[in-house]
Amino acid sequence: MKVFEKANAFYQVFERKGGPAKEATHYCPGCGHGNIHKMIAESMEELEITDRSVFVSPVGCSVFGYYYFDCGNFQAAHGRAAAVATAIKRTNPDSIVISYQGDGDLAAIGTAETIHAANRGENICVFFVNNAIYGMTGGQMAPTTMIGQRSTTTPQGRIETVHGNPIKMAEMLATLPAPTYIERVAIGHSKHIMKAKKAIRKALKIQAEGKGYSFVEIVATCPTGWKMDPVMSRDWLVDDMLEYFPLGVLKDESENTDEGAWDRVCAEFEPDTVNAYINRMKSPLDGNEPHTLNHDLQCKFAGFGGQGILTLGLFLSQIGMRAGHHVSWFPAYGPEMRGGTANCSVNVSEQRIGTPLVDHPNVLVVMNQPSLDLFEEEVSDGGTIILDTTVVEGRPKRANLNVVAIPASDIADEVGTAKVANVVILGALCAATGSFDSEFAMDTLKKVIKKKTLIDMNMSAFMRGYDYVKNGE
Ligand SMILES: Cc1ncc(C[n+]2csc(CCOP(=O)(O)OP(=O)(O)O)c2C)c(N)n1
Ligand code: SF4
Repeated sequence: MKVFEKANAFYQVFERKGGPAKEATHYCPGCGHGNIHKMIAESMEELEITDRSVFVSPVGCSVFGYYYFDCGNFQAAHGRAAAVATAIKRTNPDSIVISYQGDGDLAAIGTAETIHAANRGENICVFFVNNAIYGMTGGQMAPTTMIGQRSTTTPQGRIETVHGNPIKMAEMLATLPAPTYIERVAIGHSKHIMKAKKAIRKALKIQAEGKGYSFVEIVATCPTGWKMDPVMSRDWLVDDMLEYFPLGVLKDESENTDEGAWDRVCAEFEPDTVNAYINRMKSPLDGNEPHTLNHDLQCKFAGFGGQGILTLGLFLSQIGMRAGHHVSWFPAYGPEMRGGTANCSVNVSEQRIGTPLVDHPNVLVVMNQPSLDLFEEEVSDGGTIILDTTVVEGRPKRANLNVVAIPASDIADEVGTAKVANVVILGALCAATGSFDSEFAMDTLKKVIKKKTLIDMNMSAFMRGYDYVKNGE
């Protein structure tokens, strides 16, 4: 006796956050997603890979994939599923990773991620549900919407000369050398469904064997978005969509690919290799004493492009790195190379850094007035503001800040060139925060400044800034 039951890769009941558990999915009657989920769940069970599968749901009607698949789940930001799947696969090479995406998600907002994951030949499966419309948001035109098809954004039908032609993703990706297997299938009638199931299963098997990237495009129905009943929508899929999106295998290298050929195991973290740069900079000065930081530095450096703001951030990061701390340097470029605004965020910490962004700096350097106006309020209470008084006319208004007012550009001019005002500031920062002593900081600068003829000037600039804070001169 054959027993038909729900695949074990599905939850037996679908519990929903904030709602009662349900037997059925949330999909509309006649929607393709439910059918495709079923084929994936059955294939996972048949291949005995459920326990190590990770389903990456997109943004779109299938966003709730995690309510249905009883495996690892991830929900990616709109269009990013292939990039998220890449990260999961690379960090968990034994997992079977499925990037499940609609046409708005994959072929519009996620075009770049889609193409590049395919081009890298990631060992993942991408299941692309082409229902020719944005279902979830109420039926707007998708990249795959058919010529003449009405949608809420093409009420007169898609027009080639206005909206371009529907994109054939499978054909496009098949031009790339890396993908192993690309096929277009459909779910119009039972023969289609049998072929679609075979393709899905084959893609999963290819991944399990380490044979590389698979892309299965599944032409599917969206009765609600198409404003049709389920039967009409099935007929329109078979009669109209498949004429433009022909079914078949576009690429299959699976027989010519060795098992494990596309396995990518991330190298073990080897600090000595990764930190070869730091090791190169090591000097007798470092000794064996770890450098302790009196407090984490969360810095924002801001000014005009051309003032060396980003370099100032880099120098501090290099000093922090050489001292053996965790560092991040995050530049934000203005649109113009010179004259525009520039800022960067730098973290130096003895702990691992969660984000390179610095929303509330405890050290703010401002080298022009707009930067003071923009960032003063963001400085954390008790934080330090260092301002170049040669350029900045205003003064901080808040009382609970440690203000270091230093004519950095004038001092730099005296040293030789206004260009080293950033290094004057660096000296002032090291002194004001007590984070790094002058000998250690200057020794690092000597190693990282490429033009050796500029080293003396930079050393003088640093010391003038350092002494200005320490001794007021
Ligand atoms: C960054 C971002 N932009 C836009 C949206 C709105 N949005 C949600 S779903 C969707 C389209 C989904 O269409 P598709 O990928 O074709 O999936 P379907 O719903 O048809 O399965 C859009 C544009 C969003 N959630 N996030
Ligand atoms: S709107 Fe379309 S894609 Fe979304 S659940 Fe309904 S039929 Fe399916």
